[in-house]
Amino acid sequence: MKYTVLALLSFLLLSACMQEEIVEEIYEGPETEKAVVVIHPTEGNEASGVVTFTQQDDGVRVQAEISGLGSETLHGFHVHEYGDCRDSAAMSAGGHYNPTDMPHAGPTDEQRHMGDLGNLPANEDGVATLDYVDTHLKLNGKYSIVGYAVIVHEQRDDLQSQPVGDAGGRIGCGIIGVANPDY
Ligand SMILES: [Cu+2]
Repeated sequence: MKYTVLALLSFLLLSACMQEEIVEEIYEGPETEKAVVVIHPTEGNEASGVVTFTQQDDGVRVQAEISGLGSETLHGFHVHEYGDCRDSAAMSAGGHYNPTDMPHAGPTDEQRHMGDLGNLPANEDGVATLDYVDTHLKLNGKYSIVGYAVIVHEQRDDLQSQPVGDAGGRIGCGIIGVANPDY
């Protein structure tokens, strides 16, 4: 009898734990470890390439390789507030992603737009590679960047002019999605 009660108790406890896990799974969904963006050129431009965002212990690693840029120039590079590249000039992506209502700044500044990723440094062939760890970006939770857009600008972001760093037109646009871990 004693053992039956014990067995029953542990069964109840176990199923309560499992239920909690199931509820968490339903309401919070799986954690995003890696996100990917395929940048397509806007009308009349050539910027294209891939950006990945990978969760690490020390932040989110941003890796980009973008071609079709100007020769030996900097190009403003941001997450924008709508995951919407429909407009031929990518104006549908709206302004910078700034859910915490901060001023525009550079990626290493304490106070900045969540979407302030700085500049892409293009080499003489118009190809830029970028690889750094960003301590502001989130791939999960209410400030997650997944579902928004990455914009590549025509000009350099001066990292201080409000509200967008005077970076000019939009030459590339892509949507941040959950990455396939097999790629
Ligand atoms: Cu921008």
